[in-house]
Amino acid sequence: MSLPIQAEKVGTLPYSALASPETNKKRGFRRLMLCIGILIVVHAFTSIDCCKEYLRSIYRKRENEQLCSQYDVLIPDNPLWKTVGDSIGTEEFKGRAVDWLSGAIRVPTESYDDLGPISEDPRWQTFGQFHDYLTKAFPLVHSTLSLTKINNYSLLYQWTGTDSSLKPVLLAAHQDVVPVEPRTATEWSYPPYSGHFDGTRIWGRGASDDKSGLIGLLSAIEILLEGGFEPERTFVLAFGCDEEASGHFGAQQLAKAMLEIYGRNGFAFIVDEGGDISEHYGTVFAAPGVAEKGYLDLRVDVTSPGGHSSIPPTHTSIGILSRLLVEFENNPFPVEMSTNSVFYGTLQCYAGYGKTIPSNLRKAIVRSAYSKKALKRLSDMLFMNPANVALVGTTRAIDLIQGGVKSNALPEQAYAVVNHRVSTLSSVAEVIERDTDTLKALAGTFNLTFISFGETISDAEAPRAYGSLIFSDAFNNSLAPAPVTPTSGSKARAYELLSGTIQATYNAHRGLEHDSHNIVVAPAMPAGNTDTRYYWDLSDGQILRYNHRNSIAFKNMASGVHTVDENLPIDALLEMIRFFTTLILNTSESRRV
Ligand SMILES: *[C@@H]1O[C@H](CO)[C@@H](O)[C@H](O)[C@H]1NC(C)=O
Ligand SMILES: *[C@@H]1O[C@H](CO)[C@@H](O)[C@H](O)[C@H]1NC(C)=O
Ligand SMILES: *[C@@H]1O[C@H](CO)[C@@H](O)[C@H](O)[C@H]1NC(C)=O
Ligand SMILES: CC(=O)N[C@H]1CO[C@H](CO)[C@@H](O)[C@@H]1O
Ligand SMILES: [Zn+2]
Repeated sequence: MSLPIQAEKVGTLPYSALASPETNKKRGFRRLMLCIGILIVVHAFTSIDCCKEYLRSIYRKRENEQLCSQYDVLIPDNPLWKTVGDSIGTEEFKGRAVDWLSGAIRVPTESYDDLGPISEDPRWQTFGQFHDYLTKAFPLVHSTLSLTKINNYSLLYQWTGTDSSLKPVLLAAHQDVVPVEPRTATEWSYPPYSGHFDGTRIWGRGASDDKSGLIGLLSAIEILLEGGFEPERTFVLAFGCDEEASGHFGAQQLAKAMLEIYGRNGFAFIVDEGGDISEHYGTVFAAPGVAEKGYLDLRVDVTSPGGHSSIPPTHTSIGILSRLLVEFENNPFPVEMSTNSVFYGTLQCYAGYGKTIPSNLRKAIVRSAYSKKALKRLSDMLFMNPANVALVGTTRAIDLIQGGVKSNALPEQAYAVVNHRVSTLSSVAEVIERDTDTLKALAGTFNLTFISFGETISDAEAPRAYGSLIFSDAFNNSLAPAPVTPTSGSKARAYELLSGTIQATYNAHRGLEHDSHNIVVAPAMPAGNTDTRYYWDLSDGQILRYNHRNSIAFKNMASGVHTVDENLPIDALLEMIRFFTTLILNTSESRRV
């Protein structure tokens, strides 16, 4: 169909080429006048304020979409969504939800860094009580889903779908909570394991992190089962028992079991705890975590000759170690705003949709996409805040130190542990290399033999050798940065489905028009790690750290996560339950993931 037009176009070429110079001049003049005319009209039009506003709004809208793409609202076709959704709004259901979460808080499933093997350490037994509680609280879940206990205390449920050709989806949460510091127990407004409900909030350790996620998920499934729902797709639930410690007894074992049952990339996608709903620059954003930083606990060991403290050398092991640590603090990792960072994606969404974002910040974000100078200006603005530095760069913090045994003996040995959170744009190897470079010269100055992860960096030979400096992995728990979950393009289908579900949930929970856009979904860089650090092989990079916890509902009161007065507004729990029902219904129906 388009061929004849092309032929015509080609046909006109020889004509203009053959035209005499004089006709060309005349035509040129006419064109010039026409252009000037058009310019005058356009100028008149754009100088009327309302037209200007109109044009700007069209331009702005297009620009916003380019900055931060948003997806359609996804409303489950299943009529159950409405019936179940209506029931979530009732007083009766509110009571059930309170009981479900309070009961879970009352079983203190604390996890400790020094937990011994499950067969030896009696502290694990609390998890058995927690399982008994779940069995009683969610009868339909336990009579319908199959449950396998992995390494005694981690829970692996399978809710088998009717269509085995659909890839299963993994929904994760953790059972354990960080211990309550005994010295602060009296500072709590309500006893930390009371699960007290004051009419608005549920109080206690785990109320937010992460018993709300686990209970929200089981509640959603229980009420879907009550409504007679049978999923087409298989859903798997994995609840670890030591996320707040190492994950060695829980998620790591769950990962092994799931890899055996479901295979590599056996899941369409994975949803675990993570980003929440909060307000930025006058706009409500949902922030699914799409990456996770890496981790390294570097152990720095210094040894030097001992001896009697009455004839001291100029420097002892402790003195040398101190000097080395000062060198670390004086040389932080450089941080640079990269357009490849997840935080940059978040910023683009702020620029696109933040109603009250300062115009200089917005301009810097928009221009930084093509101007190095603007990118630099953006870095300068944002990196004054250490929290922003931590979102992009590798961070280093000296968290442990140990040395010496007696006040009158020279310390033969001293060590420190330096915690690193590795940027998603870097690697553990790069971090080790930089740390090694940072201390290399000083090791020479102090005449130390320097061995970094088994490699001899400098060998101070006798008689010069005074002692040694050794780098190693303190707890053998280093972790590479997680693969970044795609948020645009054809691989972003899980993200798209999550985005649509977030919007549908948000609207339904507030009685807003179903397919209107009231919340902006922005990819986010979470501050910490989750159990998903063991789940990379289980999906093709499709990990979403999000459970729709509405931080705005806390109303200026801290959530108390990992500290005193942990709590959760009941409305936030109800919205999480609504989110999981919507997610399950949409995912069960979907043929796109
Ligand atoms: C853990 O599970 C194994 C296998 O089911 C069982 O033999 C063992 O007694 C359990 N250990 C504890 C401490 O419950
Ligand atoms: C290192 O060895 C050199 C050569 O033996 C010596 O001059 C210097 O004082 C030593 N440095 C320290 C800090 O001990
Ligand atoms: C870490 O692993 C190394 C090498 O496998 C081993 O020598 C060391 O003892 C381990 N350290 C810890 C704390 O487990
Ligand atoms: C109305 C609507 O869009 N419903 C959708 C919910 O999500 C699933 C999965 O993407 C779709 O199949 C439904 O059509
Ligand atoms: Zn958690």
